[in-house]
Amino acid sequence: MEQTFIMVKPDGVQRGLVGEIIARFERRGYKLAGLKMFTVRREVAEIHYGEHREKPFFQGLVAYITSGPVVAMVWEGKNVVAAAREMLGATDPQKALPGTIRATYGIDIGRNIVHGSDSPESAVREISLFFKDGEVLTYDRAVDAWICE
Ligand code: D4T
Repeated sequence: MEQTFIMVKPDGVQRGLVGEIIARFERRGYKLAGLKMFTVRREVAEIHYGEHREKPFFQGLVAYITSGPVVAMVWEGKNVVAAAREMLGATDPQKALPGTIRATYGIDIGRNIVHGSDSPESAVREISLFFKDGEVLTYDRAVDAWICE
C-alpha cells in the first residue's frame, strides 16, 4: 500500500497544530504507520532540501526546519501521496485553496506548517531518511473494509 512522509514543521508544533493535522488524516481514513518527534539535524535538513541547495532561500529554509522539534509521520492508503499534497495545499499558503491546511493556518511561504512528499519516489526516500528499520509499523485495522472497497 502507498505511503507518504508528512512532517509538522517547527512552526506547526509551536502553534499547537499537531493534533489538527493528525486528525485530518485520521478522519479521512488514512492509516498511521509511523510517528515520532525530534529536532532535525542540519546535515539531514541539507539532504532533505538538497534540490534547493543553490536557491537564495536555502539557508533560511535549513535554519527554519532545524529551529525546533518537528513531528514526523508515515501515513498509508490508496493514492495517499497525491491526496496528502491536496490536503496540505500549495507550498505558498497565499496560493493554497480554501480548506487546505496551509490556507487555513498559514500566511507565509517560509512558515508553511507542514511538509508532504511530492511523489511516491520522494516518499520512499524521505521515509528512509527520517525513519529507521522497525519504526514504520505494519498492522491490521478492522475498519479498513469500511474505508475502501
Ligand atoms: P515542503 O518540502 O516544505 O513540503 O515544500 P513543498 O514540497 O511544498 O515545496 P518545495 O519543495 O518547492 O519548497 C520547499 C520549501 O522551501 C520553502 N520555499 C520554497 C521558500 O521559502 N521560498 C520559495 O520561494 C520556495 C519555492 C517552502 C517550502
